[in-house]
Amino acid sequence: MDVSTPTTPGAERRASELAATVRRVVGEQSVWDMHTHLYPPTFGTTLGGPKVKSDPNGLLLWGVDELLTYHYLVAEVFRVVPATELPYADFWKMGKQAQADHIWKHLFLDRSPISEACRGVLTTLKNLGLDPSDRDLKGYRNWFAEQDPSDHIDRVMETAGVSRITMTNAVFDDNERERWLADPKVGADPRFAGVLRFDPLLRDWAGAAKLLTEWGYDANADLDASSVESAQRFVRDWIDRVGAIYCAVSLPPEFRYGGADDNSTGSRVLREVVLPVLEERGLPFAMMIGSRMQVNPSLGDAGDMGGLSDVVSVVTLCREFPGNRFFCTMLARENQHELAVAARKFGNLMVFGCWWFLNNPSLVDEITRMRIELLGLSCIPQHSDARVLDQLIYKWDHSRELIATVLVDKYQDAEKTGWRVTDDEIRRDVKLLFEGNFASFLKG
Ligand code: RAT
Ligand code: ZN
Repeated sequence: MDVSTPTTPGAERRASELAATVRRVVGEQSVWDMHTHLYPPTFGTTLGGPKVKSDPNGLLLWGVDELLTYHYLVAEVFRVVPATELPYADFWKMGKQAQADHIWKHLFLDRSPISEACRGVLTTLKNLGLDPSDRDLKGYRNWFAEQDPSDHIDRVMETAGVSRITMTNAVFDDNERERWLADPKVGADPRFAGVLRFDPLLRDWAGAAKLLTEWGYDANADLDASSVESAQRFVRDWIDRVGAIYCAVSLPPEFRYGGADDNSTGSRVLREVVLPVLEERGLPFAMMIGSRMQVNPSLGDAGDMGGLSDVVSVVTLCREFPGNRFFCTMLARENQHELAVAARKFGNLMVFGCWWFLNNPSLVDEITRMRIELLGLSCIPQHSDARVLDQLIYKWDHSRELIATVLVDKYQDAEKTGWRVTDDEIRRDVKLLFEGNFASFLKG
């Protein structure tokens, strides 16, 4: 018998009720967003408000000009107005509004805004109550100019259904580091959680050692015993300063961890500095693997791309460090299946998110489906990676729709056997995906 389609009116009714319930529950479930590049207004904001002065180097980005100049859209505009017509340097010299005007004209008016990043701007405006059919960039600007940044955070979180925002606190970024040193309470906003991010420790130990030494943590390129101790002290001090709930790095496609005999400097930093401190503090380590930095440096943040990474290195880490917990996401589509299979082997590995170039509907659908088929409910399907506050709205709106579609199919498949899921069970499952798995993995 073909069990692929409901055969009776009763079964059809149940299938459509189930779909409606899943969509409603997914729409209502709040999210703890585990990876963003967002900050509270205490870190300064490029767009001030009636009560808040703007800070050109501020870290909180919000408003329509930041939405339009998102680096995903900068890359797209240089495809249609190439650097031979508008040299990179000239684009970067333009003010933020002029850049936004340029992107609006070429990606929204001269051709239709149907890429995922363009569509995201439209969803965001619409869900904030601004009408995309107006095509009124000036009107949108005026609306944002009237908002207070802190109140706007509340509005965006409410609209996006986000209960907590996880920051990325890049300790090697001077602008950010100095703000923490100047004001120990700078990160104290309860809407935000801190994450210590230290890519240079693993990507460029020699360079990191020089900086650590300047900052009072004597270290040398050879990573001798006293450098290990200094680097451990540095990581501990900054975990405390940031109140980190986990630590994180982005790693290149070439990242390899070859096991206990691998004495490359990066592997030693991982084995001797990072993992022991994280185990001692009971904090997970997030590895975002596959970013090939600055293949076109003229594009700035838009100049990075991705590449195929090595899942076996992650497997080796999970096996050799059972006392550590690892979050992992990879940038190449081709790595996703092997990574999900790896997570079946290790309870200390939590796969998360459809990262960066994978955060497109066709790929989110494919990856989420595959993960749920292999891992059931034991994964974290998405994070936003928002760099502009308002992006929380579209990133979660689009992801919720896709995750709900996958769940509807999977529950319907289960129900074709006669199994029934209750509304409470659906709520329980959806909470795990959007909040619970992250919270439990943090606790260990
Ligand atoms: O997605 C992005 O915006 C990237 O530029 C990176 O921020 C990436 O997500 C990262 O955290 O390194
Ligand atoms: Zn990111």
